[in-house]
Amino acid sequence: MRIVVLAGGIGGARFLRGLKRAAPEADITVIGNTGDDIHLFGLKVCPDLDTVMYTLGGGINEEQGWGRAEETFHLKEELAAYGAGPSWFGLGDRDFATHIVRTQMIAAGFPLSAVTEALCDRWQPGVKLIPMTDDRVETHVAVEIDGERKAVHFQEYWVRLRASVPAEAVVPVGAEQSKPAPGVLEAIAAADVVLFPPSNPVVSVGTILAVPGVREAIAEAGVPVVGLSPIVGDAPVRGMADKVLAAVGVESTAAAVAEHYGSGLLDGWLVDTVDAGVVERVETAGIRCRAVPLMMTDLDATAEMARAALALAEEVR
Ligand code: GDP
Ligand code: FO1
Ligand code: CA
Repeated sequence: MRIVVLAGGIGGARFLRGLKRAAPEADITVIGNTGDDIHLFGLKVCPDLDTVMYTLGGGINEEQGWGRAEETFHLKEELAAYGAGPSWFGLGDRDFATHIVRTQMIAAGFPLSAVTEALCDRWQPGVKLIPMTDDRVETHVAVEIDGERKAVHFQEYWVRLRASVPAEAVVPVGAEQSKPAPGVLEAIAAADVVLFPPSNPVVSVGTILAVPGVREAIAEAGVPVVGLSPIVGDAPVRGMADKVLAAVGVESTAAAVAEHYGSGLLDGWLVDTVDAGVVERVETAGIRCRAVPLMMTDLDATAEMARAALALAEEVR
């Protein structure tokens, strides 16, 4: 079975671990969000691609969910001693090596998709990981600080400001002009099922869908598209999905997120058992809906979620 997954960082990566367990024989292609990417110290950092790569490759800091295990921060401290910022972004020594290799390869002319493949040669994530695009796309968030409206990079909004001010708009800068990376449309066209993991619907899945051609390819593939809600009990399990959903006028409920994707895109939607009350509303919107436990507390629970998603895909096929 060929499965395509549109993934952000932690939510996507953890779900993928469960999916690999649930469907060990499947050929899994992950289309990764690159709207979170940021250039720091002259280096290209791809948080969501790296989170998927490290999580599936065994190099992730498990507690944190991002960055490397057994990390040290000497380089960051040395940079700070020179007053070289930003100091608010936690780049560790081991992680820096990934960004150096990536940036060197890009400077040598390799597209991000080829660089990602090369990095995955080391990590062997067990899936084909493709960035959504080789072009530069950067998610910016419009905020008002001290009465002044300005746009900040998504990482600045989340990591520096901790989403402490309302997001007034979320813009994937460059998305409209971007092209899907080689292999993205091909993987979607060849898929037997497309899954939206419990990733952020705006700044992860939404950004991937903003790459021209991706949404159309999914619709044209004519295969089941099934998503899992990142919103449980009217709040994100972690992160700032509530803030960025508000920016696009969507309430933070499992039902509203399903309606936001819409029946033109989604065939099936899984909500957590605490949200069983919204199943009827989602089905009224033309999306088959089931309530199952959706907390990725361990690998077994996550694999069970993946099985439920694949079972729902068979139901709507
Ligand atoms: P990010 O790029 O690291 O923010 O990761 P993603 O975009 O892939 O996923 C973020 C989303 O994952 C957040 O909106 C969380 O609510 C959701 N999430 C994290 N852990 C869980 C979980 O155990 N269950 C569910 N249903 N959602 C989760
Ligand atoms: N998240 C944080 O909350 N603080 C950090 O300092 C931070 C550094 C960082 C470095 C590399 C990387 O790949 C990810 C990093 N993240 C950090 C996580 C990441 O930026 C966010 O969780 C996601 O992009 C949110 O969608
Ligand atoms: Ca992210």
